[in-house]
Amino acid sequence: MRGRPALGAVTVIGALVLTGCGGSDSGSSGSGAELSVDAAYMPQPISDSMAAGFLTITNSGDAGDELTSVTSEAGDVTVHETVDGTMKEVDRLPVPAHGELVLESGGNHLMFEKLKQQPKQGQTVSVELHFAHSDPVTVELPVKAATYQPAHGHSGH
Ligand SMILES: [Cu+2]
Repeated sequence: MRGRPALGAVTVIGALVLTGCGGSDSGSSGSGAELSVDAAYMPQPISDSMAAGFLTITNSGDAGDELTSVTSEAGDVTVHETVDGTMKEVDRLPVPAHGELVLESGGNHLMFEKLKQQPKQGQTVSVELHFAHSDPVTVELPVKAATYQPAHGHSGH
């Protein structure tokens, strides 16, 4: 445990690595979902084999999509929702058209299990998001302090 608040010391990887929707030119709002991911992070886990991950998937397209699974080389990943303070695994989560799917502390989240090694602050964990319709999207989750709270989400709600 290092108690030192490494404010600013960690290189912030601001731009998330996105693949899968590179070809879509902006002007045309064609059919289908148009997904982008931001606000991704993982609080440094206390456990050496389990962790949670959070992110927001925004769909600017005209069709809804669904997050159907998540994979990572770091370990097993499942998608959980939190109902009345209890988390449970879900098959899929909707990403509504012109809406967003928010995974946040206390709500929906990614659950990492059987991690090969404990993620440490300053590292990144790569995950691949799989959707019912859209191509997979690769996201780098920066590992933040265990107590990290995201700055108030943007315009969201
Ligand atoms: Cu969970």
